[in-house]
Amino acid sequence: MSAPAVVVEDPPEDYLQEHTLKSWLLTTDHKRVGILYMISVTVFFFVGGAAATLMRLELMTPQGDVLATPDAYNRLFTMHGVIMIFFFLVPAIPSVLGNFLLPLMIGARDLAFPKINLLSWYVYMVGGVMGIWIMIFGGVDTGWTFYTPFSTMYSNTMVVTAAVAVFITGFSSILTGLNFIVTVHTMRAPGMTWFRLPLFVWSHYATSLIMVLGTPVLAISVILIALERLFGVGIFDPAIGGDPILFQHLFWFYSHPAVYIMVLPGFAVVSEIIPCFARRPIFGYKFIAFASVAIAVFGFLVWGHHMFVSGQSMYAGTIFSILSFLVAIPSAIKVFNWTATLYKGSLRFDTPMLYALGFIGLFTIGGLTGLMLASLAIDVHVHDTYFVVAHFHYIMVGGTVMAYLGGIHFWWPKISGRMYPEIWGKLSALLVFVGFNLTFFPQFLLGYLGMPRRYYEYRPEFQVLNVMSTAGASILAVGYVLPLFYLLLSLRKPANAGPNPWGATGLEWQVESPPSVHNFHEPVVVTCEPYMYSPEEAEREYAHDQRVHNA
Ligand code: HEM
Ligand SMILES: [Cu+2]
Repeated sequence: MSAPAVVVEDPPEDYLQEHTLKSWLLTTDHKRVGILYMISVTVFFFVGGAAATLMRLELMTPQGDVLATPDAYNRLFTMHGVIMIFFFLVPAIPSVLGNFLLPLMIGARDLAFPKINLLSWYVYMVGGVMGIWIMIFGGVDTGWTFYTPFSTMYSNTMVVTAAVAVFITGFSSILTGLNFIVTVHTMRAPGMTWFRLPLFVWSHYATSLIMVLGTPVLAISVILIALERLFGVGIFDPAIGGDPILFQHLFWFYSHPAVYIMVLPGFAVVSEIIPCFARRPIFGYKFIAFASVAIAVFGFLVWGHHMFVSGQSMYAGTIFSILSFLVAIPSAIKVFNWTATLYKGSLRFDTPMLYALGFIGLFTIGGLTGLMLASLAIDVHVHDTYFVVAHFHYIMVGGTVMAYLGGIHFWWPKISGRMYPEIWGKLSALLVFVGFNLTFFPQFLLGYLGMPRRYYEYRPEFQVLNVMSTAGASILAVGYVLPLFYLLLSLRKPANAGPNPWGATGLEWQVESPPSVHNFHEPVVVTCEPYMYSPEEAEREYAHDQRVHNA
């Protein structure tokens, strides 16, 4: 078949057009760096997922029989946790979607420091490759929290290498945060005032504050672990004048805010999807914007709720408990505002919307059980049980991963220029939602009944719930693998998405898909508020949408 001999008048070059490996590895285009991250975090997600699969297989029966030793299980959950947190959750939304979208959304040509952006990907890859290296050559068995004295005095696994890997990866996070903050301050198009910023940008701004202020504390904590192990410097070991609880303070001073590094970007995505598929301006724009910043600030005050049973004073425990309740307020504000946006909206249930609605439901369950854990007395009962495991998976997987997938589907037409098959998208969203609940809801019950976390065997009466959980994980796995296939397959078609397949507001939808190398052809001037959706246009847009999907 010969190609039709029609030559379009010199189309502007899109950012995907150059194909050499060098053009990718040396790129300073924020969109390409976003793609580099997308490929990397996907690989890490599936590596971490493989570890989860093995763990769930082990936990299908009460006695340890799948893995050779309990040690192997310890290494498995540690690598699962380390990879999922540091190499997937923390970078996923900011580095993939944030990198791609932030400049487009504020009408800029790129981030403020394009080369530093590329550098942060390389730094991340160095840490990530070390992580894989550790997995192959022996592993770590401390859990992702690296608690002393086990990590410093007893563990004989590759703790130092892991500490260095996490330290290095931290720099990537700091560089990204710095880049975003400077970009939002200096690169906004004329007319793009602070209160015209999309909420996606506000959330990423708040995330970046935590990245810049919190990550150094984590970096210092893990380096101290390495120093203590190597040279016995006596920071954490009481025998030489140290304090093991100090490590928990340092660690959670980062790692509690870090849960907001993971979930604020999720809020960012949901705040874009909800108004678009409800065809309504977002309710309470300023509240949502300020709630992001409030979460970033208050998130630094509640680390002690991870330490209720560490021996801190009753007063400290009480204060951390109360503060933890306060930090729930801004999160609740967001949920209420999204719900209010949905109320009386003309809802369209396309794939991104299904993911966003799933996010709201699962995040709410995660948040409410978080309040239970923040209640000192309940936490003493369920501490280190599967209740906690269920809670954090609801937040991190039900929240962040759902939002990430929703965002990938929402902006895939922009990123790739292609529509994906909607029916497969819906199926994957459904499988993820059902599989997720079947996997993790039984764990609330297990934890309440007293099954401890991080054990590779358990008492026989816990088996039924564990089998449910493993069955759910199989469904969940299918839901996660599906998008990989249909999204990649969609790349074989010619670009068919058009600039704005969802009829969305926002500057990123005004450029072609995929965008040209320089994003905008003329200087951008912003003249209106974000989210100017009107219900009347809903019908029209919906008809248009159907045409795109049936094409
Ligand atoms: C895909 C389905 C998943 C399954 C079946 C699963 C399963 C598990 C299991 C069995 C544990 C061990 C719990 C314990 O004994 O404490 C665990 C721990 C953990 N999971 Fe997952 N997980 C999944 C996905 C994820 C994802 C996507 C993330 C983050 C993005 C994540 C983050 C963690 C963390 C941080 C831990 C704690 C590890 C530690 O204690 O050191 N998991 N998971
Ligand atoms: Cu916390």
